[in-house]
This record gives sequence, C-alpha cells and structure tokens, in this order.
Amino acid sequence: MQIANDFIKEYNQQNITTHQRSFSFLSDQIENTTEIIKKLMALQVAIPSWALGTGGTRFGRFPEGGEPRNLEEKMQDVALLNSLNRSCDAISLHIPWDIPQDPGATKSYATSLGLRFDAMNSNTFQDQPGQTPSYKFGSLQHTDKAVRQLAIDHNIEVIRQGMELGSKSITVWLSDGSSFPGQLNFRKAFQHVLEGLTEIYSALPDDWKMFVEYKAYEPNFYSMTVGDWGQSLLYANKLGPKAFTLVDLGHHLPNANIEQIVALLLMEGKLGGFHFNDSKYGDDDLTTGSIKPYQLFLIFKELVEGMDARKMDHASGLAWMIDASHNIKDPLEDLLQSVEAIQISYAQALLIDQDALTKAQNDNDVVLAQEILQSAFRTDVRPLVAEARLRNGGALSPIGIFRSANVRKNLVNERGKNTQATGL
Ligand code: PSV
Ligand code: MN
Repeated sequence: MQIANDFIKEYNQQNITTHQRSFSFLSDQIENTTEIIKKLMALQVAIPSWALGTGGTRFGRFPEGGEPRNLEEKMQDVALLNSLNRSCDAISLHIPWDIPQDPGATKSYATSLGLRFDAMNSNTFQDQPGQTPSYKFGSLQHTDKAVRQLAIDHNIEVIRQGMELGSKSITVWLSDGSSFPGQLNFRKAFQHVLEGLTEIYSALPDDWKMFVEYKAYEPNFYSMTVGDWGQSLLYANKLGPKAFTLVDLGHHLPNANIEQIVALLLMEGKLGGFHFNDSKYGDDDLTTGSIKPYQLFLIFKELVEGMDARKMDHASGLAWMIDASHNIKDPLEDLLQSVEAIQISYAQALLIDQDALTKAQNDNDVVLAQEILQSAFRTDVRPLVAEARLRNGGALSPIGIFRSANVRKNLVNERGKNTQATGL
C-alpha cells in the first residue's frame, strides 16, 4: 500500500494555518531558521528491514497483522514511511533474513520506490536450518577453525550481495562472548575475531566501510568479545581506514556517558554510525527519544560540534539508522516517532550557540553553559521539523495521515492478519 500524494497534500492543507502560525512564531525567535531547515531536509535515517514487523519478548508476541511477507513488501513499507516524512529513503538488510532472489530486480524495484540500500548486516548469531558446524559457542571467536571460516565466508557473501544492490557498507555485530567465567580465553577470542575481521575487511571494495558494532551483554552474559567502544575501536584501528565503530544506543552498561563516547570516537575519526533506539534498563529497543530525550539531545550536541570540527557533512558523514523493536505499538507508527525524535534532537542541537558555549567553557561559567544547552533543549522545534517535511513534500503530521488513511487496516486486508516478517 502507498499513500497518494494528493491525500497528503489535502491533509496538509487542513492543518496549514495552525502550522504556519507556530512556525512563524518560532522563526521569529531563532536566527538561522533557513539553514536548520535545509539540514533537516537533508538528513536521512535508514530503516532496518527487521523493524517493520512486531517484535516481542521471550514471553510472547502480539502482532496487529499486515506485516510484510517478503523483501518487496518490506521495501514498500519503508517507501510508505518515506512518503510521509521524506526522511527515510534507505533500507538496511539483514542476511540471511532478506536474501534477494534476483538482486537486479530488487535493486530496480527499490529505485522505483525512491529507496537505496543502506548497510548490509551479517548474521552469525543464529544457526540457519540444518547448519553445521554451530555458532553455539561463538562465530569468529570460535576455537574451531571450521566455525570461524563459516562466519568469514558468510560475511564475505553478505558484502557480495550488498555490492549487487549498491550498498556501500557492512555492519558486523557479533554475539560472540561467554556466559560463564573460565569458558573463554579472552586474548585468544579477541585474536580470532581480529583474524576473521581482517579477512572480511580485505574483501571490502575500496568505497565500502565496515562498521564494528559493540554490545555490553546479551546473548552472552559474562563477557562479550566486542563488548564496548574500546574493544570496537581497537578492532577498527587495527583493521584500517575503512573500519569504524558503530554505536547502538542500547548497547551500553547502565548510565554510560554515551555522548562522551561519541565525542571521542568522532575526534579519532572512527565513529561510523548509529543504531538509534532508547532504553530504560538494557537493550530495550524502545522508540528513540521516548525515555531519555535529553541524552539524545546531548548526543546530537556532540555530533554537530564534532562533525563541524572535522568539516564532515552531517547528512552523509555518518550512517544514521534506527534499530528498534515494537512490542506493543504499530511498528510503522513507532518508526515515524523515532525518526521525528531524531530530527527534534538534531534541530535542538543546531540551535546551540556554539560560540557562547565555548566562551562559557573557557570562563568556567558552569551555570551559563547549562543555560545555553537547556535553552536549546527546551525550545519546541516541532514546527521547524514539520516545515522541513513540508518543504520536502512530506506530511505535516505523519502519524495523523497514517491513521486517517487507515494504513494498518489496509495492510491487514492486503496481506492478512497472521503474516510475519523474517527476523527476530
Ligand atoms: C544486536 O542486538 C543488534 O543491535 C544488532 O544490530 C543486530 O544486527 C540487530 O540488533 C538485529 O538483531
Ligand atoms: Mn544494533
């Protein structure tokens, strides 16, 4: 299902007066409205193919129906989201959940929907049906060379498939680690992973990047072989200039200062990208900005300042992606909320008076530094974000249109009540 542009325009028209009033009120208060809107219009956040269906916990799953049944339908859902917010024109595939039967046709279909392929993701955290040997005790870290080779070959195959689709990067997330003390020799595990990643890295085309994603725990509960940004950065540095660290917001131990991690990775030229989500306790995979919006803003503050310091283009300099799960919400509505939360934090960060902040820092004026940050954070920038969507041809209210067009009901009619997308 797609929503007709005329429907979007008509709905926008009904709300335009209210929007214009709040937009002009806000633009009067800030100096660089045009520049901020341009930056908002350029930022695109990729949607992972595995976030289009209902998630769940090990206790149960409560799908609403109408989930995409195949890769084409996953692309259709992303295109639908993009028609509403004009800010998610890319899909990220997870192999083997999303193997294209005919890569040429898949690529042309994506182009016809206005989509491109973001990072490819490999999967060595599950055994595929009939697979031997098993990843039960890890993949690239495994004591058995045959398992390591299987994982290496899989990653190289993922790169090959991505090349056919026009993707330019691979994200490697390993569940490797140990659940009990004594199970693993940490140094040997690290070295095995390094050897494997080195082989995979050598299969990367020149214009590709490799993102090494870390995670503090789960599924392993005692140690993770790529458990934090330090370990990821070690790998990225040893691998070479095409390797970067990827920050998934849910992959830290409680209370970690993620914004500081982001600042230092950027300083080192080794921040590759993001998996956005939010969490209260662990890797909860909740809607971005739903729990800790101030943290998200502080992360964007470091991103804007750090990327500007390195003269990086905000839109293309890093890989922006959502990695969330939707247990009780409509997955598509949840994704719309996440993209908007990212845009709000980004816009607020763009409002920060960097010169005044630098002066306050140099003067050790702690109070003023806080005032500067909080006055940006407490600005309601939603009219700016809506204006950026409008200028891009999107919806003033994506969720309003999603609901008034009865998208979920139509998807259920089209695809059925009991469909399930491949993935977790
Ligand atoms: C692991 O928790 C992760 O964040 C990685 O990005 C995976 O590839 C993704 O979730 C999907 O399982
Ligand atoms: Mn992730």
